[in-house]
This record gives sequence, C-alpha cells and structure tokens, in this order.
Amino acid sequence: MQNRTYTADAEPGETVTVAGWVHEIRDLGGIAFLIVRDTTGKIQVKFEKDDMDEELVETGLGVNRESVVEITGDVKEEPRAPTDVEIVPTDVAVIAEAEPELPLDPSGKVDADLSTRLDNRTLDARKEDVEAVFKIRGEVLRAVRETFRDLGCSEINTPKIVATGTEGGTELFPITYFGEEAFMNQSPQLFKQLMVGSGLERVFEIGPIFRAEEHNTPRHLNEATSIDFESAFYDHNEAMDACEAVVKAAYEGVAENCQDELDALDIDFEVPEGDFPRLTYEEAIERINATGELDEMLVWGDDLPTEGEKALGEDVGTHYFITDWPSEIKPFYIKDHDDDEELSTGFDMMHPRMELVSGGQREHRYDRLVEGFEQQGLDPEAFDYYTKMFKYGMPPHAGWGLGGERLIMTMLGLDNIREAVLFPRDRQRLSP
Ligand code: ATP
Ligand code: AMO
Repeated sequence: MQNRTYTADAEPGETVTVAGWVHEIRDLGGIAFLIVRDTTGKIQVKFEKDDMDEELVETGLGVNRESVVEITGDVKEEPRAPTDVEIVPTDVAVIAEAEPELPLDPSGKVDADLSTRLDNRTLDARKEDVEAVFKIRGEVLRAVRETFRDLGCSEINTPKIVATGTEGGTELFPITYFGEEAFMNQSPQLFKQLMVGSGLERVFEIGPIFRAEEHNTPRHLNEATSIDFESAFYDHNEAMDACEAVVKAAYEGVAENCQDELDALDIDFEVPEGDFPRLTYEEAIERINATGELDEMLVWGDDLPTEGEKALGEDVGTHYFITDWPSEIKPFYIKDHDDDEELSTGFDMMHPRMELVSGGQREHRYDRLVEGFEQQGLDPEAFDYYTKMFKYGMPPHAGWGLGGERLIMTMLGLDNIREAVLFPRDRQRLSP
C-alpha cells in the first residue's frame, strides 16, 4: 500500500490512510470510537453518529473485532484520546472481516493457555507482550551477530542433514536420505571445527539444531536455535571471554533498543554487570553439597542434576561459568588439561536458572582425537570425513554453543522455552 501511514506517524493537520486491525469498538451512544492497531501502535477513530454519513458509520461500527480495515480521514489533536490524536474518518473499508468468535483474545484481557496460544500464533502474536518477545529476539540476534563481527568472525552455514551425530546417539532424529540412513543435525560441532582449519579461522553460525529429547520439560525443544562460535588459536579461557562478551552484548542491545518492548513485558531488566565468576566443577559440587538441597551428596564424576544447578544458581546469583569438568563426562572432541588427563578444558556457562552454554578447547592432535572416539565407543571410521582433516594442519582451537531460546527465556523471565519460539517443536507438537 503506497499511501499507507503508520498509526504512530499520523500527525494532526494531515489527511491520512491507516490500515490495521480493529482492536476495540467503544460505543457511547451519540459518539463511538474504533481503535485501530498496527505494528507501530494504536489510533482512535471517532464516529459522531448524527453528523456523519450513515453508511460510513454502519461500516465502521458494524465490523467485528480483529478485522482488517483501511481508514482515510483527517488527523486532529484530541487530549482525551489515548495517544492525544484521533482520526475523523471520511472513508472506511473492511479489507478482511474476522469471524465474531475468536479462539483467543488478542487484546490480552482474557488469558489463554499456552497450547491454545501456540495453535493460534498469528492471533497470539497480536498481543503487545508476545510481539515484544519476538522483536527482542530479533534484536538479540542482531547484537550477537554484530559482536561476532567485532570479534573478527565469519558467519557460516553448515549442513542440517548429516551422516553422524556428535552429542550422544539417543538424541538423533533419523531420516532416510535416498535410501541411506542419515540424521538431522544435533550441533554444527564438527563442521565449525573443520572451518577453523580453513582460511576463515574464526567462525560463527546461528542455526537450527535437532534433538530427539523424549521428555517434555519447560527448557527443552526438539528444534532449537544454536548460536555457535569457534576460533583457531584460542584456548578455553579466551573462548569464555568471547562467550561473556556476546551474552552481555545481547543484553545491552535490548536495553538500548527495546525499551517499548520491555515496557510491554513489564519486567525488571538488568544488563549483567562485572565479570561472570568462574567456578571449577569441584568448587561447584562442594557448593551444591553445602546448600543441603540435594538428598544425596554429589561426588566427583557426577553430572549436575537440575535441582543442583538451581541450588547453585541461587547461591551464585549471577551468570557464571563452571570449568574443569571431569574428562569422562565431556564429549570426545573436548581437550584434556595437559598436566591432568582426568580433567577437561570443557566449560558450561550458566544463568542462575539453567545452563545456557557448553564449550571448551578442542582436541586438535589426530592420534589423541582417534583415541577419544574409541574411548567413547564411537567408530572413528564413521567420522573419517572429520578426523582426516586433522592430519593436514589443524590449529589448536576452542569454541562454544549457546542455546538461543534459553538466552531469550532467561533474559525475559519466561516460564516456558516455547514462549521464546514462534512455532515450537516438542513431543506433542509438529504443527503449526
Ligand atoms: P459529542 O462529543 O458530539 O457531544 P456525545 O454527547 O455523545 O458527543 P460526549 O458527552 O461528548 O458525547 O462524550 C461521551 C464520552 O466520551 C465522555 O466521557 C467524553 O469524555 C468522551 N469523549 C468525547 N469525545 C472524546 C474524544 N474525542 N476522545 C476520547 N473521549 C471522548
Ligand atoms: P550442548 O549439547 O550443551 O553443546 O548444547 C549447547 C546449548 O544449546 C542449548 N540446547 C538446547 N536448548 C533447547 N532445547 C534443547 N533440546 C537443547 N539442547 C541444547 C543449551 C545448551 O547449553 N557442541 C556443543 C557446543 C560446543 O561445545 O561448542 C553442544 O552442542 O543452551
């Protein structure tokens, strides 16, 4: 529509054509108001019944809520109007009529359960607070991309149909690839590593990962967005520095550019300040045990249970890293410390509520890498496409993967990770 004016841009004295959804009709008798909503806000349209063309009034006030309308009229200053301006219409056209019964109330006055909301995402995302989540999600991705560029990274795209998994066999989605078994990609792990050995050296990718998680939890998806980083000649400490910079930049971007959206969400939003504390795994289990929240004490080699993560998160109170994990519970591609084979360079970055990131320095020595496959019960031959590049000059390198939806969810205090995805995939949900 060439002559369309956004509601937020309608200035008194102008004649404009606005287009949007009927948010509300308030009929007070002699006077009635139609509130039109578009992506920039809302505007009041005034119908003075006795002074206006009958057909115009009938069309304007006879329309169902949430219908799409196009309104032409004069913009007037009006202190009693919610935005201090209103339109006195000269032409009203109903572009797309909505049915009178809606599956949910986009004005947000009546709550709907999450399942109804996800089944009707178009209507759900007409609500200011829901729209705000996705505008903020876009801003987070922008800020993250810009920070990666400042760090000297190239953006890459790696395949999502792959021959092997990397993060544990049970979470793979098998597919048929021209009669051969293949899988949906669980992580760009091996591909991003292959690229640090190329002329690109430092790379990032923002893309989907697929995990056949059997369980239904508020923080797992079957299709998630992974924000991945990998750099040649970095160790695990430098990788953690980059991780901290990217997460802080995401918060800063939102603080700077999304005030209206934060207002719509009505949340306490704080950019994390200071360095994220770096606790060793050993310190982490000692602190968890000291909280007394777990029935059984954790011992060296245990993975951290969800309640343990929660107890530690409350204790620490900010984003933090857990470093120096036992080698046996980190994947084959993570490098051990040179002076202690039991101890890995793997790290996790945590929000007080949950894990956001896993990463580490990688094993770049061919012989050690192949040994690692064997120790994890994996057939190194199946990974030949990957391991062979380690024979042709693979630099030391490190990196990490950050769960995009978990970042948004924890940043905005959302209860369920599904609220951070437009069309989530979970055990029960394959459409829309
Ligand atoms: P008129 O304004 O033509 O005399 P009326 O007599 O039907 O129409 P009013 O008594 O003026 O209506 O107003 C009815 C209600 O609507 C009042 O509460 C008034 O404050 C409110 N109102 C009137 N005009 C506006 C406006 N332009 N924007 C917001 N509220 C308005
Ligand atoms: P990991 O498996 O820990 O590590 O995944 C990294 C981060 O991705 C997010 N994440 C998920 N988010 C929602 N639903 C899921 N099912 C899900 N699975 C993972 C989490 C998690 O911290 N290759 C390594 C990364 C690396 O070492 O570079 C990896 O994939 O926020």
